[in-house]
Amino acid sequence: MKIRYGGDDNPEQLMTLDPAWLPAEAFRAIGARRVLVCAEDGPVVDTVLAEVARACARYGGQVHRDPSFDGAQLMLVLTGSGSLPSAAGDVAAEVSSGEPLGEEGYALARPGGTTVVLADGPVGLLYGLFHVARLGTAAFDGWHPLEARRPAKPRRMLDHWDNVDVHPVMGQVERGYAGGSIFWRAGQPRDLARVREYGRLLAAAGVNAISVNNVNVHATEARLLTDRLHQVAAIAAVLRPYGIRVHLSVSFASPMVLGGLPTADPLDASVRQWWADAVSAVYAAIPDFGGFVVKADSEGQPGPFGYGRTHADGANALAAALAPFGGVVHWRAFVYNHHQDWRDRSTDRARAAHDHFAPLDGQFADNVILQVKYGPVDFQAREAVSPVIGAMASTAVAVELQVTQEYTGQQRHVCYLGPLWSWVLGFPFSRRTVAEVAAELVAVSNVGDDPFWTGHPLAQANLYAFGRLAWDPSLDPVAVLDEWISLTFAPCPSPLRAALHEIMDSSWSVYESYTAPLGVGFMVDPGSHYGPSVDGYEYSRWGTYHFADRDGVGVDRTRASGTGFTGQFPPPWRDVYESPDSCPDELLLFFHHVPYTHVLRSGLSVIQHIYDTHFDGVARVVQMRRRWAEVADFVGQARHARVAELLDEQVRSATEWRDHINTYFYRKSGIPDARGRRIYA
Ligand code: GCV
Repeated sequence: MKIRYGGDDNPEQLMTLDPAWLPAEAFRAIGARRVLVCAEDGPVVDTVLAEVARACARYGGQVHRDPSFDGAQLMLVLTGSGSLPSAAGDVAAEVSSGEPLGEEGYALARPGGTTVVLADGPVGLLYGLFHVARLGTAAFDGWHPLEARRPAKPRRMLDHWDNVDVHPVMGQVERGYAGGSIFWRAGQPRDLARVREYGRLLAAAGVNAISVNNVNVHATEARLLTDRLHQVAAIAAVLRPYGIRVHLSVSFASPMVLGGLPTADPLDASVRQWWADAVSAVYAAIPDFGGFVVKADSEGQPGPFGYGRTHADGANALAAALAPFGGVVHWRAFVYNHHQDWRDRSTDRARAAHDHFAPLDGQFADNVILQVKYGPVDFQAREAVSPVIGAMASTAVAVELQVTQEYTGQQRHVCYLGPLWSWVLGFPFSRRTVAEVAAELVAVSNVGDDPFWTGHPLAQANLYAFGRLAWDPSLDPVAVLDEWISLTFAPCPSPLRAALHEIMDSSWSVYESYTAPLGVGFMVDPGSHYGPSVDGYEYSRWGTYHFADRDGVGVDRTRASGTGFTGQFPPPWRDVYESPDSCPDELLLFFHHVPYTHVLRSGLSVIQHIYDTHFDGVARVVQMRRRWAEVADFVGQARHARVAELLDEQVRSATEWRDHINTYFYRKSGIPDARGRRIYA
């Protein structure tokens, strides 16, 4: 199926940009009131004022700026901006007895007939405004005790894998499923109006940093650091009023490819000077520049190994250049030998990041953040949590999630990832969860120039959920989805809300049920990563990636007889995962090679589980499609049609998955379905 994305690439289908989770209607409760804004003007305060003014113009409210105005129904007050209106003064007194709000926090209270939002910094005020929009009329009902909210993580960042030039294989956006880049088109910067709208959406979800270009840095993209820097500065200028700082992916070989030096050795004095000079020029153009993202020694990208240096040497060289300006390096731990994958058991890809990085703990500079994918392999629908996250006690770690649905249906399948991320964030290493261990959360963006932003209109929920969970990892992902529904479909009639929950709440587990079973992973087409190709991935002299043979399936990663990967986990996980008896069933084939007759906790054999989940998964997708058809009257025509078209594709693809997987395992095992269903397509 070929989706027509609209936008510049498809002028016949040019459509208005979808407002996603901030349609005008979401501001009705604010816009219908007398709103007092007490804050000195500045880029972010101007954003607050513009939002309020736009809402009031639409819904009949009024904006006031004079602090002595005493008829306000909503006050948005920045502390330190002169004498406070009395209702705000009382709230400020109560706030000051607790933990400081910080630059991004805000307090909300409704002591009497006025809702008061108080912040110590402009960005906090903006976040407070968006919080009132989320609450809607509830923000103006009755009495509200003080609630103070601060982000759990100081940086909540999205990485774009956007190319400046169209890459011959990966296109404009690597692993992008929503059309082209919102920043570049065929080598040229695009009009930034859409980027401004993007900033608004991100701020409303709580995201405060983005990296604008692909971590695979090709020749043109490398030049964003030098002669194309003005393009990055222009993006930064548009995002600054939303409290968002811009970062850049850079090539480790920049001193050679851009500077003409004979080496990029991180310990070479001329290389270090080159980085220092380049960074100074960046800060001259973008004073609040965030820093660099680096993919090194991975999938063809250059890195310190080429000079016999460690990744700490490499990261620290760039960090030294950024430190005087307060910049940081996000150094990715996605390092594995992709040429050797599985040629030797010691090259188990799951082991690689820990093997490389755990010995370096404590050697990274303070402004290096080690960016670790949540799983040890590569964003599969199900894999163990990466043991690297729990192994770096003396290193700042950013946990990397993937909002772009590379292995989870590519924004053609409904797959709400909030529950997956929530599981990852709540995973306990010793006594601390991943959310507590992580210094930051980062995710790969799923946005492109598609009018619906994300290709699949329902995939917007993943972007929103990332921001909200990065702000507060303890949020219930279904409640976050409900927020997104309320904002996006405002006002959302209850039959539509019920249908969306039915379709989306468990869509991740539905996706998992008809694709690779029990955590085994990588049964996708090896190039596109879409659709089944059971034996397609990584032949080795032991067979295929999943080691399926006539007797059993799964990857033996035990210490006793396999790759030893279980040994990278601290207790109790190293032992929990070591034995098939204690290993959770959903990860059984990630850690163990077992016979098809192995009995799961459900009482089903592995082979019967495979048959049952694949039949059930397709049935559930068919039901999703039926539910969506039932709510056509409650959804705009274009949005309804796009989702309907994609659900047709999801039914087709899920059926293909079911037939490939079931047929494959029936042929391998020779064991028929106990329920007598027809296995062959
Ligand atoms: C940007 C996977 C993807 C690559 C991606 C890489 C990464 O391997 O398939 O397209 O490259 O992850 O995270 O760097």
